[in-house]
Amino acid sequence: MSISGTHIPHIHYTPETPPEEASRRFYEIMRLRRSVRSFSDRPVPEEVIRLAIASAGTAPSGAHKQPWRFVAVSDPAMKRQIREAAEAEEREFYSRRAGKEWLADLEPLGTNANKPFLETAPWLIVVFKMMKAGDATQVYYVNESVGIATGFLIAALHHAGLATLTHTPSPMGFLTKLLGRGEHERPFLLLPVGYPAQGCTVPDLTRKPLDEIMVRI
Ligand code: IYR
Repeated sequence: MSISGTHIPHIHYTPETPPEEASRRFYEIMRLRRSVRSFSDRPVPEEVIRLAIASAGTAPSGAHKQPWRFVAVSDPAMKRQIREAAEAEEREFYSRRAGKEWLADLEPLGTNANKPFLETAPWLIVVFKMMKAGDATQVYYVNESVGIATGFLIAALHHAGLATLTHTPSPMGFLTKLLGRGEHERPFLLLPVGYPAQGCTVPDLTRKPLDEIMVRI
């Protein structure tokens, strides 16, 4: 088989410790990540946000189309507008759209339509998926690609000592308008980013054990 695109030698990353140790150390960091709903207004340098987004941009994507856009918002007036629009959607969600079962599933999380963190968190990163590439060509496996990139982003922010919340006000169309994105960009996820508020609590959740999520054949 011939390959028409240019190929270059692969630079393989080798950890400084054996893989058993490297993977354990990574897990020990990752297991401390929690979604946080109560943020401090302590500032976060823009450089940290830029580098975390750069890490997200290293994700694999269908045919390398990189169908993502990360809008980093720190402007208080814009955060306020986003909060107001999101809360309007959430009021609709909690009072009408969510069925009984969904509301019961959310009960332990203690969520409601009030979203002060959208103003308190120093940064909101709004992740958009691109339904066409920058040059208007087709894109492939967009949800998979953007989902992976968002996972990288959350991991990079956590690794830098920051907390996030994966927030999905639904529907999110208002974000396209407010942030002036083009017709091919669709909101995927809204991530408040910052430090947890003092005395921040999180739901007492347990994660499924490895032998429940892993099947070894
Ligand atoms: N978007 C709503 C409801 C909500 C839905 C799920 I699924 C959650 O895990 C948490 C909340 C809200 O943000 O309140």
